[in-house]
Amino acid sequence: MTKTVFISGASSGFGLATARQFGRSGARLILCARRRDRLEALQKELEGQCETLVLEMDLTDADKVAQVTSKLPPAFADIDLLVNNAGLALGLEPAHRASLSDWDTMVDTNIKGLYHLTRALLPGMVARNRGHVINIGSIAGNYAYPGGNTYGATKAFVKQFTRNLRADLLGTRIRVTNIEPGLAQTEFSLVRFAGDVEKAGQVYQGTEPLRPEDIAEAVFWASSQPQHVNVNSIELMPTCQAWAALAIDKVQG
Ligand code: NDP
Ligand code: 8X3
Repeated sequence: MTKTVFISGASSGFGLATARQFGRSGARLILCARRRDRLEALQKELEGQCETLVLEMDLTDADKVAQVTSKLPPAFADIDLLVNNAGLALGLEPAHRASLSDWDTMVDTNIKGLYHLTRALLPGMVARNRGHVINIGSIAGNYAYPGGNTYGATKAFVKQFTRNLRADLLGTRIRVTNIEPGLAQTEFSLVRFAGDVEKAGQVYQGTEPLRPEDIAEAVFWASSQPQHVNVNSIELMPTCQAWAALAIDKVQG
């Protein structure tokens, strides 16, 4: 059976790689993001491989999400897999200096955008008693780091939301998974540092970070398990990344 897969944030990074991966398997794809030109380029690339639908949509707009998802063409309406991938980090300043409007945007996108889409698509999955929601969380939702403040907190939301969805959906055949990547090279740092190419490049300098394809592979694997298996979470880091010791301030202590 051809799987219908809805991928948010398909214009770049993990979402783009995930679309390519599912495209190779012949799935029917809904490609969603704000940059229509990027989505159309991807649609063109996937021509002849799989059916695609481009949805230009800002997920922070709850009404638009509800409206657009309620009018999906019949061939794309029965979604088997929702990949809640769209998200962003803005800034790396400590909390007392961080931009309040950046915090709002991260909450609006990573938390609200994710639940707008989930709330819109879940009733159909429940009615069909079939489906899988794969959220893209982050190691930033598991471990604290300086400057991670609100970004990490939005990903902690994603982690707990994933678990609570599982609790709500017990008794259905719907599966829910949280993928928690570490350092990965995409446009993530370029967005975080407001287009500063040099600063973004420094994040990856001297490292071998995860690639978008690594995350796509994890999403694909989780979704390819037999129906009775629910992969609750997958945490991935590049081999060059690990935990540091807890910080101690010996000056003021
Ligand atoms: P990218 O910046 O490359 O991709 C982010 C995607 O999100 C883009 O397609 C962007 O599309 C989309 N997006 C952002 N805001 C909105 C919005 N309001 N409405 C719709 N789409 C939106 O970064 P990544 O691929 O790295 O990030 C994907 C996910 O992975 C994010 O949730 C991120 O937090 C998470 N993550 C990233 C890690 C990393 O190190 N790269 C590690 C762990 C998690 P457009 O701008 O066209 O709308
Ligand atoms: C992205 C991972 O550690 O750069 O979610 O915040 S990190």
